[in-house]
Amino acid sequence: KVAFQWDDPFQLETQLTEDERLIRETANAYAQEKLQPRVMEAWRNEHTDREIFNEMGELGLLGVTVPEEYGGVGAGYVSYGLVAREVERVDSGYRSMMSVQSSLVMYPIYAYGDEAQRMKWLPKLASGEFVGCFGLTEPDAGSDPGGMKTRAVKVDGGYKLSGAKTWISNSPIADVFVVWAKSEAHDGAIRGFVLEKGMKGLEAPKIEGKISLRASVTGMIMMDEVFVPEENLLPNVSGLKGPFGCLNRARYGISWGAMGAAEDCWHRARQYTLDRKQFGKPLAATQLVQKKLADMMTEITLGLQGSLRVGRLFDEGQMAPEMISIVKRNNCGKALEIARIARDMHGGNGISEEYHVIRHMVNLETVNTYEGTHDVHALILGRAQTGLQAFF
Ligand code: TGC
Ligand code: FAD
Repeated sequence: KVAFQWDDPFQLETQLTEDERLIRETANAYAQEKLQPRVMEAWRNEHTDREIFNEMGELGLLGVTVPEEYGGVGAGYVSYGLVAREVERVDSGYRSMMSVQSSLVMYPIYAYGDEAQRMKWLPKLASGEFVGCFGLTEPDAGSDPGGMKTRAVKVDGGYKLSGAKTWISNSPIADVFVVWAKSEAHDGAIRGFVLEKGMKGLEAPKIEGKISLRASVTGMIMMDEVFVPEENLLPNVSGLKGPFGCLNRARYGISWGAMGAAEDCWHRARQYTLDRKQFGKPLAATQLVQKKLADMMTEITLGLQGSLRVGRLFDEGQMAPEMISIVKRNNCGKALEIARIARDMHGGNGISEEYHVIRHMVNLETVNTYEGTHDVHALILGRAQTGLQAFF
């Protein structure tokens, strides 16, 4: 009889290559040794440690899929997903910092930029010397980014950008801002621009008072006729498929990351109910608790297997964006449900920061919302199978 491994029921580990295992182990050791000890303080004080970018950069955890000549690792999407899972096992905010830098800033510069742009920004983003952010969402354009108001007006030698982006991860500490705007010189098409800290008319105020993702700083990007030179326009993409190409990668990473947070909740709930006795026996000896643990194990095992499959297809060049909607939507929704149940299983202790599950729970509220809400991904999948548009 084959021995059943409760914490890896479908033997995910054996489905990885040697290199993927190595990257996973590196990310796991870093996350557990360096991130876990500081997360409680960071979350309590709403403090984002800038140093984390340098630490991740040193270990090759930024721009995992970007080729080595630009400072990346040149690894595949399964490796990238494994890093997201290990980092989010500690905190969704830390994974957010990593995935914005990798998928939403380095990827568009690599995929849509010219050689000079790649050489100028990618190595410094890969090392963590630069922090990047991605500005798509606006106060009046969230799920419907096509409704953005930010405009680029052609002027001598470049463009002037005006508008406001909101809910932007990393923006208050960013050096490099990938901003999407409607460009009058390109028939109103959405184009990507790289803005740099210190440009006149550019501000990135912090959004205060978040009850979720408190270890990751979020802000706005305010642009008042910011002059952006021609060489900072990303030349190789036009239209919404530009930002969506980046979102595909970040959403895919989130599908793994959310499972990492869910695994942490599951493992903590299992241990807590094994240790905690009520009515003369461990809580884990009760049928209701075992059913909850069985549900967690099942959803996480299936969710990870789904993300692995999409990752393999990604690496083979066979990824369709709808596949990512399935795993982003399902894994985030299930992770949130698992975190809520794990919180309940901890009883009163479950609301204390010391037990971590409530932090995961409120973080996952964001993860379920950003990068396309749970319902927006349902509409993408509804449209994919009916051919009928139900957004409006
Ligand atoms: P639609 O007509 O569907 O498409 C417009 C053009 O885009 C192309 N396209 C895609 N291309 C690549 N990948 C995808 N996933 C694509 N989806 C669409 C499409 O082919 C078309 O191209 P073309 O050449 O024909 O023009 O556009 P729509 O306006 O109807 O879209 C509707 C909808 C709901 C699907 C879309 O707007 C959407 O996904 N909304 C959600 C917005 C969102 O996800 N925002 C995320 C902001 S960034 C963020 O949250 C970062 S958090 C990061 C962190 O901290 O971890
Ligand atoms: P809305 O679009 O106003 O949606 C509100 C509700 O209406 C949701 O429940 C939604 O599902 C529902 N809804 C919307 N349209 C429909 C419809 N057609 N049918 C039925 N229901 C619908 N954005 C960036 O560009 N860069 C970032 O780095 C970034 N980081 C973020 C970090 C945090 C902490 C948060 C909270 C958000 C971040 N975002 C970022 C923004 C995020 O992508 C948006 O919040 C998200 O896309 C939803 O947009 P919205 O908040 O405007 O909600």
